[in-house]
Amino acid sequence: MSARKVLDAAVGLCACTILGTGVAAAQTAAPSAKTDEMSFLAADTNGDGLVDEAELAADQAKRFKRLDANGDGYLTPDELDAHTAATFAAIDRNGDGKLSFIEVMTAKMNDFKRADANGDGRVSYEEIVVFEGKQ
Ligand SMILES: [Ca+2]
Ligand SMILES: [Ca+2]
Ligand SMILES: [Ca+2]
Repeated sequence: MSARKVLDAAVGLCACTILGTGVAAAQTAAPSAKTDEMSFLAADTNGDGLVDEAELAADQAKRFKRLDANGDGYLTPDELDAHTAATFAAIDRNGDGKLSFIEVMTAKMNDFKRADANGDGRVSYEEIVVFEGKQ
């Protein structure tokens, strides 16, 4: 398995998504490894080769804003392309049919912590690849 799935899905649709280039990409398109790496590099704003929690949060905030087409602060199914009902429901903790940023970040942080193999609070591209391979 490639790191593609990890990096594609913007909303942490399953345990295999930490960083994302767009919700739609995971199932419909196949971005190149270069795209994956670009997405990682974009999140790594201080360029130390690792994505920490603050960088993840900042990156997710940008993605969230981009996906939230009507700007109401929630992501709804019509604003997301490639989610499945099951994964959407898993992230939508309070079951109101929309995803708040907190709900998205909670899912992201779960993945982040699981991918952070050495527990230093930062995730390298290699850790993401390994994490994905275990899924
Ligand atoms: Ca960094
Ligand atoms: Ca919205
Ligand atoms: Ca919700």
